[in-house]
Amino acid sequence: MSDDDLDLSSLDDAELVEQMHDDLYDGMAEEIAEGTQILLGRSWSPERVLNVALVEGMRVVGEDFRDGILFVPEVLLAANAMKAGMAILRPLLAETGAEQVGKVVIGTVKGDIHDIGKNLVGMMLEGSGFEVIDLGINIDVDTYLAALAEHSPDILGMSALLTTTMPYMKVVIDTMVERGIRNDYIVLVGGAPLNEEFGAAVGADAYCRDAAVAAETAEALVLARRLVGGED
Ligand code: B1M
Repeated sequence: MSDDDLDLSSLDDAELVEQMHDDLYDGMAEEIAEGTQILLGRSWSPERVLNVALVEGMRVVGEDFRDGILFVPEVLLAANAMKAGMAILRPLLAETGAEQVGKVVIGTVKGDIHDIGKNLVGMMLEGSGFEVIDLGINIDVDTYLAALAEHSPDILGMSALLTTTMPYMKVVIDTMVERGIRNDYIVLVGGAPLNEEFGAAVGADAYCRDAAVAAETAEALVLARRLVGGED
């Protein structure tokens, strides 16, 4: 049977998830959107759909990209398919009714155009009650600083997926120090090649392994800062 003939709703959960991993790999955005809707219709939580069907499928794409089996055009299509699923999940993840906890400015650093992870982090933060100002990709220090001045967030979040772009986080933080504004903000960093040691070395308040950790860390640090500041 060709993919065109396949009725996704006739598959059981495990088969559907496996098919979605294949569809993600093949960059089939419409099928990913349909699969996402079907799983939600079967009472899967948005978090479960995200992690089991989408993020796990993207992990396989990442491995084959690394091993030279997939190339940029195929990975772009896979990323596009992933985004089709994320677009459906986004309002659901944001819809927790949580009170606004704080404000976050987030962006992927200069030279880097990877945005799937950053977008997920933004979605999780929104779901935890943060207002998120997403600057997008390839963000230089002046753009970050202008956004901090304009929006006065509690948190600056930076994402980098390349070993060649992650050092730019230090450029941003060092510039904040030079301008005397570093301590006005909580700075969180994340991205696949980073680790805790790197986060500490560049002067961030915390490295966040994934989107869920980013949301938890953001909440905890904003709360801690408010308690110290005596706001609550
Ligand atoms: Co790129 N790429 N890519 N790529 N790409 C990687 C990162 C790579 C590891 C692939 C590989 O070789 N295995 C490799 C980097 C190697 C290295 O630096 N050592 C790589 C490369 C080399 C490249 C190019 C240079 C390829 C080329 O042109 N020859 C090029 C660079 C372009 C550029 O940025 N200037 C390139 C291009 C691309 C595409 C455009 C094709 C596409 C991006 C599409 C898009 O994002 N819109 C792409 C993709 C999709 C990937 C992989 C396959 C998947 C990344 C992804 O979306 N993961 C990736 C392989 C991999 O990472 N395994 C790869 C899923 C996402 C949910 O996870 O982004 O890690 P992640 O985000 C997580 C956490 O890291 C964390 O939370 C997220 C959610 O849980 N997190 C944060 C992320 N940001 C955070 C910010 C925070 C907190 C937590 O702030 C508070």
